[in-house]
Amino acid sequence: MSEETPLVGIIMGSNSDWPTLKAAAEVLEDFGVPYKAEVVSAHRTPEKMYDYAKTAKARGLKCIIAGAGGAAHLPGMVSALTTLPVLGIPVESKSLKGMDSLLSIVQMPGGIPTATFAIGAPGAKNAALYAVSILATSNDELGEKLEDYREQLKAKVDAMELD
Ligand code: RP5
Repeated sequence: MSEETPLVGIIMGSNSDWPTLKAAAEVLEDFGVPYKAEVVSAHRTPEKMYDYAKTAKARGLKCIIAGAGGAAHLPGMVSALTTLPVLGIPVESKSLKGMDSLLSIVQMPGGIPTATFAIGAPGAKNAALYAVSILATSNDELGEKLEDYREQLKAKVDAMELD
């Protein structure tokens, strides 16, 4: 994490979610986007979640990546408390493999949108890329980095060979 004012907040319900959410942090680091990652639990620290979401915009955040597992109400509750874009990551759970997390996040009733990404690290990675896309709408340098990133993906596929 850089010393600059964070533009993206990464929050998760437990430090056991960090191995998943780390994939988002790594992308933001690669793109040079300042972020801050912390544990905020909707049901174990509801007051902290409230304060976090209510002050997010004033603190300079442009979007929030929120990951949780099981009855994953953190992204939806944070969405309810801020108009910043909230990007939800369903963390894989032991009993239901993250289907519970996915459905908890994706099935928001109309009116309070919460973007929902794939279960696990691929979702966290894509959420961070999506956050970069959001920031790139007003930052040409980030837009160019995104174009380069896509070119690199393309070059890797073009170079693929089969036995
Ligand atoms: C959720 O419960 C967290 O987001 C985590 O995915 C899950 C399990 O939490 P721990 O028991 O590992 O703290 O709140």
